[in-house]
Amino acid sequence: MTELQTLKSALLAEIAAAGDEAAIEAVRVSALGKKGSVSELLKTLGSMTPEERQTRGAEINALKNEITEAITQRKTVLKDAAIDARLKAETLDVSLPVRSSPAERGRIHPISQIIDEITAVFSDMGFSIAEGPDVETDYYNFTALNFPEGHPAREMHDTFFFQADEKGERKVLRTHTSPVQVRTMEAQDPPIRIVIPGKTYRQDSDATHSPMFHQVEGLVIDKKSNVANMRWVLEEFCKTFFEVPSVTMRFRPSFFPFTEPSFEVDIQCDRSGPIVKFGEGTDWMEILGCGMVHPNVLRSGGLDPDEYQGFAWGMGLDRIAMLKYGMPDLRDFFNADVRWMNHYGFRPLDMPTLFGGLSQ
Ligand code: 2U9
Repeated sequence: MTELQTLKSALLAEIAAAGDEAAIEAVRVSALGKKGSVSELLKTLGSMTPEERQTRGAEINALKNEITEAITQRKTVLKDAAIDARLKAETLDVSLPVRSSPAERGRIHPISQIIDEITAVFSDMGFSIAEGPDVETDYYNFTALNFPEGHPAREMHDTFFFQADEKGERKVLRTHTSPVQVRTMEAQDPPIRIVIPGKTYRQDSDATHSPMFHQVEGLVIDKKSNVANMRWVLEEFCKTFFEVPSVTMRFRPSFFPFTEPSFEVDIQCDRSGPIVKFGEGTDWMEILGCGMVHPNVLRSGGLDPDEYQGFAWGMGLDRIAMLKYGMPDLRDFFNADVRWMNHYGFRPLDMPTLFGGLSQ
């Protein structure tokens, strides 16, 4: 066997053995690439005599053509095989039901939903949303809000206190979202119109109380906002939130250190059936507390009470969510039970809006 025949059989064997497109490309480079075995032979053509070129030259060219053809054919076979394998692996059974995506399976927690509903109503009235830290100083949680040092109201809130630090300062888990209003008054000039949704903490636990619960509070500060404006804002809120054309509200005198005068507010409802109905009936249900901001609290926020005035309100969300969506036990809210979430949770894309409806 001549040297050329030996090379040809070796290359044809390598071509036949190449199992995929990468392997056949490697054979092509080793034979026909710049420094490939066949290319090296072709380079010798230039130094041949015309006779040699006619015999050996022709043989080398024939070898190059045969190897090129064999590689092209093998490449086509391997490419077809790769496409077949891919088609088999990626078979799609269009008769199978569509699998729901995580975005469709997920549920919005009723507390998140109620926060979205309430903030949608107040945003529409021109309020901004404000937030602040859950771990607060005693000053922002109590002192700035007109709770005197040693006042029993500090204990009434069943506060979670942290260990005192080296300066003797005792941080607290905020017992209400009211510190955020003080921080906003310090940071921003009136007019102020904010709503503050958030987690709050008090040592209390039973079917209707949880040590971590949720509030939405609101604050309006300008030069002339009064009790009548407050009534209007709260009535408009209740109509939209409870999705009824009219509500009757009852403002009872009350006491909070941070407001004067202060009121507890009931809404007329019908509690005779399994679900509470709002806007009708002969029963009353307490839904929020409110009042005109106390002059001492305005001073804490850096405002002159002779120049500025305003009103504030606060409501506990967990109880209102229980009533609005008909949930019997508050503790279920925080049990992370997927079955409960599937039942009471809201679809992620059903965002509450005033034009689309709040709780759809
Ligand atoms: C500032 C000034 C005034 C916030 C207010 C209430 C009345 C109120 C309770 C309702 C149910 C809390 O969750 S609850 O127990 N809140 O009745 N909150 S006025 O007044 C403020 C807040 C901040 C600077």
